[in-house]
Amino acid sequence: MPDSKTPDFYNIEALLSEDERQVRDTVARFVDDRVLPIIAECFEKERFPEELVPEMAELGLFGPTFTDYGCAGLNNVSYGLIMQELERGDSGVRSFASVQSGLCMYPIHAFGSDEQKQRWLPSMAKGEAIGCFGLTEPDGGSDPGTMKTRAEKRGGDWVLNGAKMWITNGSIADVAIVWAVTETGVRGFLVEKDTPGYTTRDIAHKFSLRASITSELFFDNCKIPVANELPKTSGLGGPLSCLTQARYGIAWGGVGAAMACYREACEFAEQRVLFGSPLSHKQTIQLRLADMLRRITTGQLLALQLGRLKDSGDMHHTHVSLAKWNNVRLGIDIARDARDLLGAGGISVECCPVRHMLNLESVITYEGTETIHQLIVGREITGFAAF
Ligand code: TGC
Ligand code: FAD
Repeated sequence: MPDSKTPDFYNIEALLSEDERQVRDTVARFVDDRVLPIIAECFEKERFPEELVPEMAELGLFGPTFTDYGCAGLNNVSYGLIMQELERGDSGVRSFASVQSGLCMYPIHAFGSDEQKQRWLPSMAKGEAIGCFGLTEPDGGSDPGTMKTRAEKRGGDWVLNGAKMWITNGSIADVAIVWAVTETGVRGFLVEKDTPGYTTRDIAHKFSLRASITSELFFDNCKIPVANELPKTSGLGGPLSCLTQARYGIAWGGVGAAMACYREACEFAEQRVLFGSPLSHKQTIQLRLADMLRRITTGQLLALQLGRLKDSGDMHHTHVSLAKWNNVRLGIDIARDARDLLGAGGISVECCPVRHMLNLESVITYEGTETIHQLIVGREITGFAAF
């Protein structure tokens, strides 16, 4: 029985279609059988389990909502359930899929030429080509409008100079979607791995997302053919719309991480006998587990309704901000509390809460920090941008 259904206090199961349940259970089995047995070691050794990529592709986990280019054609609720299950395994594995689908395949699909789509989307769906997304720069990620990376037209090519920082999948990517300032505003470029002047360097010694590759990207007079410019986007709205896709998945993922921590806390509380009875019989332990369940249930319902809004075309990016903020916040709080509930053993990599807790320190920062999402919602309420 996959872990995917628990907890399900409000019978959310009944709100899913048969297809949605099937997708979730398939990914749940993959996570139970293939991710969980190796993830603690990957985390400890700072290794991304790249060997899982072909299997993830086989399951249709890359670009799953597209109906063309060999993609699975699933709805957005199914996509969310995939992200929930992957992050129940590890945020690093979910991150890989988020970047591949939401941050790389999405902009090529939405803003690319026919040639760019034909060249990249089928191979990305098969996991044969890997993408990364370069928006953040060393001088500050929250305000990408002030980016310094520049592209200038010289002769028939673009010439790219600058640097990107904290880029997931950077050094293993076959293609980087790089956002740069041009004379006519921000534009997106497909920078191929072997482009002269393009180099990457991995960021080591992370205490978070250790089973994920994070890199710096450097561009030193890189010649980018005009054919590698994304033709159908200009301005910051393009990259920000990609963030909406990835943030949507994270809103589901935060709940998945919380579900894993809650389960481990419940099991421990039943088994651990102290002062003559299991921990689960103590009032304050029950209060803590009840509070975890309350938060998970509200997060599950929020994610599901967000998905229904996305599927009906009624989702606004502010809805996503509220859900990313709420569900990553509940994930990190539950992970920290579950870590404490497990006592000293809770600091071991053998227990999932400490790994999720550390991972979620990245997740609460990337794709818009918690403060940025609060300010996005604040702007929606007041009409005043207080960034
Ligand atoms: P602003 O004036 O708000 O917007 C400019 C234009 O963009 C439109 N827009 C969006 N469109 C779609 N989705 C969104 N989320 C959008 N947000 C804004 C907006 O309507 C406007 O369009 P138009 O036609 O009127 O021009 O721009 P601003 O400069 O004031 O932006 C403010 C702010 C703070 C919200 C934005 O800069 C922001 O979101 N900052 C956070 C940056 C961020 O999240 N970076 C993430 C980098 S990628 C990453 O972290 C990957 S981790 C992946 C992983 O491993 O999982
Ligand atoms: P800053 O923007 O410098 O923010 C610092 C602090 O100031 C934060 O607490 C923030 O909330 C606060 N702050 C910012 N603005 C305001 C304000 N107006 N008012 C009040 N407080 C404010 N980026 C990519 O482009 N691609 C990737 O693939 C990618 N992967 C990542 C993977 C990892 C593991 C991590 C950790 C980050 C990744 N990022 C990626 C970068 C991420 O998007 C940025 O870290 C994030 O946007 C925040 O930027 P920053 O780290 O520069 O913090």
